[in-house]
Amino acid sequence: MTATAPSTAISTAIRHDWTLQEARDLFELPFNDLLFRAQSVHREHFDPNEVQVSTLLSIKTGACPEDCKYCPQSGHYNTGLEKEKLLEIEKVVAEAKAAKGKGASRFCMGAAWRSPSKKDMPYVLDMVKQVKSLGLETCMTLGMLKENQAKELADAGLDYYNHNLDTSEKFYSHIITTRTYKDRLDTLDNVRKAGMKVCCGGILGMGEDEDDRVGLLLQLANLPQHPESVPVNMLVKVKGTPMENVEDLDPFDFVRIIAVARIMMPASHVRLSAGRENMNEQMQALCFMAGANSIFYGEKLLTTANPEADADMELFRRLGIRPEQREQCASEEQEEEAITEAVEYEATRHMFYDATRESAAS
Ligand code: SAM
Ligand code: DTB
Ligand code: SF4
Repeated sequence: MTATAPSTAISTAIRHDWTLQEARDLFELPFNDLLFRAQSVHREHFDPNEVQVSTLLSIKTGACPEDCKYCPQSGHYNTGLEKEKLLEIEKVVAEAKAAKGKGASRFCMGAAWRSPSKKDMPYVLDMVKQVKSLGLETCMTLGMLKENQAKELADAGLDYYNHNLDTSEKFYSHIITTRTYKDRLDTLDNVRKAGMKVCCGGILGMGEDEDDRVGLLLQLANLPQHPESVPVNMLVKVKGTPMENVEDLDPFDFVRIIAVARIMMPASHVRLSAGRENMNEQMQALCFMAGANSIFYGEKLLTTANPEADADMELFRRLGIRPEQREQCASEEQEEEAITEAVEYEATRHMFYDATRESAAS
């Protein structure tokens, strides 16, 4: 029997005029055809064996005035979360140093705010400057931004701003009532105008239908410029939120969305984001095959668990994946090399004889 090639020619061009029908058609492709196309597009734009690693830190936790139904930090639900004020700068810098030492190239700081207040801005700007001076890329997610706030963050050197659309415009009002889809698009616009890179994605598994999933990707892919980073989160069901008992998502549908995101936004980093604690290694490998090339790295997301750093490095080793190095100036190269060595050592140390353990055991 002769093999059949996927029906449509594989285009790797960057487009901003996707139609709902085209997105649906991609999602409906047989799984192997879809993954083949996504992997082909991926290879045109990226090294297929590199994955970017970012570490998250919650710099202000809980008591958020917004009512996002998925979120453990919303003040509207009782999730038993311990609230925390804005973290001291020294603590943030220490966490950033530790993340860098473990091999992260980007440090993402998140705050449970509707938007940053005037009083908090100077602290946040200082955090950006100090974390950046460690040689890390910086990312923040602080809620809605006005034009002048975006400009202040950009001037402080913030590389990325994360602000998610979360779902389709149609499904949005089922999830959040305290701010609109338009508010979110306005913030993304302000971030772009200020010259920062955009990190924008959404959450799957909130009870949305297939059209909501492709609808979210359509919104992202038809923005005037694609987000440089597209986090695809699988809902982490947290007890006390209205979504604690939502039906599980079919894992293959999650992989399909990663693949469709890769095809529609060929040059963006697609992040296999929250929810990896509930994915086995095989599913994560399928997501990498489908074009995911970024992860959150470190045992905590903002408030919920993420796989252990060692386990991720071990998975990378088994799959032959290397952590992507950030763009850097020559003076930082040596330091970066030392980190790569440390990461490699961490991933392989079980293979070596540990004299201290032997003597402790005897
Ligand atoms: N308060 C800011 C905001 O909403 O823009 C920043 C922090 S907020 C926690 C950042 C993102 O985390 C949300 O937009 C949402 O996409 C994601 N998120 C929050 N809770 C989640 C959950 N339980 N599962 C998956 N993703 C979640
Ligand atoms: C994103 O899209 N996912 C991250 C990050 N951006 C800020 C947050 C995931 C949060 C998961 C729930 C928690 O740990 O609180
Ligand atoms: Fe607040 Fe952000 Fe959570 Fe919404 S997602 S409740 S805005 S912390």
